Amino acid sequence: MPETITAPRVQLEIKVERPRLYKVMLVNDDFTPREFVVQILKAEFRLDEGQASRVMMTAHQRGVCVVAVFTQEVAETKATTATDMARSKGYPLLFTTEPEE
Ligand code: TYC
Repeated sequence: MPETITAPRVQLEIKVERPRLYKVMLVNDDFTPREFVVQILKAEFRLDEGQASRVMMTAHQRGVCVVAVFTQEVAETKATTATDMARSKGYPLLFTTEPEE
């Protein structure tokens, strides 16, 4: 009677990690008009008038403010697009990204 050999059963444990999130930061400067900053925040980040004004004023008073949090690629694309919109109007307005803790 041939003996039956069974392969060892391996239990695979698949771990799915949530992607790391990145903050888009609005940086203050002395030249970009407040109303233009608010316009960009509404257009690129879909903030409403009140949210956009609060974010703009926080950056204005403290130097920097978190606008929103996204996956890395979305954060970088939005920061670049928003910064380029300002550059095309001749303003030094800057958006940066950084990973969340
Ligand atoms: N400080 C600018 C001014 O007084 C307004 C401003 C606010 C610019 C926030 C950039 O991220 C900024 N005209």
